[in-house]
Amino acid sequence: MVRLNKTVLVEKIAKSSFKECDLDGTGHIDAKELHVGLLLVYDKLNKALPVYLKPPKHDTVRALMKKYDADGNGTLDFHEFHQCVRTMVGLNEDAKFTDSIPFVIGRRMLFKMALFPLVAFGIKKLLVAAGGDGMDVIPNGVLSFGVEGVAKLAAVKLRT
Ligand SMILES: [Ca+2]
Repeated sequence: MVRLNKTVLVEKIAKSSFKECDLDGTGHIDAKELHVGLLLVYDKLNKALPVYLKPPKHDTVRALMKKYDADGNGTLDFHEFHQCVRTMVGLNEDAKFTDSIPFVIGRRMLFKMALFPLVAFGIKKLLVAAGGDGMDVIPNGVLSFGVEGVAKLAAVKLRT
């Protein structure tokens, strides 16, 4: 198996995404095309990740567009798009890492890892305090898993 260098891999992804975004095949993508492309990326990420990433709104996309449109012609060519993707995956040395998707994912994961065990611990303490003996044989991990399941159900209900 050929081990791909991260930079090369990102360039490959950027190339295929650019083709996917460039709906009319002009070699340049406009704000609407960029938005569609980003929604596709977020959809893929949300299917693959245990956390939900909120897809960007059109205003955010327009701001991104403005930032990476180096020659100011209102569209992104491949080079400009590639810089944008490199920032989003945290590979652009000229950009802040806090702008990247891995940072957002990391933050969400940390939040989740910190929050659910805490909630589970709280529930367990409450149950034990309420005289629910036997509850303390349930490992915190199992309880945390349960709390997460309930939270997911609640999220589904809220969305429908
Ligand atoms: Ca441009």
